[in-house]
Amino acid sequence: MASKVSLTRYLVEQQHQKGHIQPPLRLLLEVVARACKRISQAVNKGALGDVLGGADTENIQGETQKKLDIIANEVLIEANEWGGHLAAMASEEMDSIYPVPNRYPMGEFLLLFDPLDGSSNIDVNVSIGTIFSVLRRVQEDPTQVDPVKESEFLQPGHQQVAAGYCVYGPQTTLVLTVGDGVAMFTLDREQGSFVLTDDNVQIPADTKEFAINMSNMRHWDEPVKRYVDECLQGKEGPRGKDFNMRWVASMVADVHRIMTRGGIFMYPWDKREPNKPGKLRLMYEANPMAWLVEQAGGAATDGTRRMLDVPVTQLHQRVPVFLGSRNEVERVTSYHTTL
Ligand code: P6P
Repeated sequence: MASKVSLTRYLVEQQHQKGHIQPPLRLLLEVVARACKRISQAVNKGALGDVLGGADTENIQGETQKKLDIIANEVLIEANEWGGHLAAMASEEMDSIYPVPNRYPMGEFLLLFDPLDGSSNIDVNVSIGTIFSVLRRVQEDPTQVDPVKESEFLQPGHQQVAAGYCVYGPQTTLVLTVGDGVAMFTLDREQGSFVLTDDNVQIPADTKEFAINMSNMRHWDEPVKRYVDECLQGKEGPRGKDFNMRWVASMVADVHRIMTRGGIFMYPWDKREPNKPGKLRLMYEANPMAWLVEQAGGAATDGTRRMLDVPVTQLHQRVPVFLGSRNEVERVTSYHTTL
């Protein structure tokens, strides 16, 4: 039986063998992983802990917060603010950035997260998760420890130095990239540590499975209607094969399925709120997921552009999302760009 490789050992080996990450980033990722373990424990309490239900507050997105949204956010802030790896954090659950308090040492990284994605599923025991992205500070004069500005966060996705998610489902699984492929770690609850369970995640280029919220069909733009309609026509239609559909309404769960067996995930613009480019957020949902998918051989676009190249203008910017099996993403994207 091959010896279990812990997350720590994997990251140390990545550091020594590949030089892909240096100690400050490695230590940051270990802190984030420990925070995800604590969130997993809170999520697993369910009705036995005072963690379910609404918190009677709203976030900047105008969404009613769940108790676990706030708990998860607090866990990530408290775990990461004192270690000296970060200059600041940003969260779906916080209106503005959170600079590391002056009483703690300041580091070079910026951490962004959706602390608990899929909140609508919390009270019905369906998989949810944490999504995170790591950027490096952008400073005119790196020798100056000047206060972090929100503008430093507004970097395109190809600037990420690490990205990952932790899915709280039948297993608690951490999925991570530092730019050298994608690795998966499953939480060994007896040991209390994440153990490497896949060190080379690959998304099949083709699929027969699409994920989209079909109830919005009448609101979609023509290219999306065409793509989904062709899938629904099955063998008799232009695709010449039958398709299956999945929609968990937890991006982390849908993306994890795609990382594991392929598929395409779509959350397009629709005319319910025409002034919004999409529902999902670029900085702490679409960009980390897009990098993970690309690193696993898939593709991710906003319908017309590579997701990781989408210009960033706002911290809580929304974007249409098409990601997963490369050939399917390229097909639906081509429908947007074909006149
Ligand atoms: P809908 C969860 O609230 C989320 O942000 C994503 O995790 C998920 O993919 C999407 O929204 C679900 O949206 O409109 O189907 O409820």
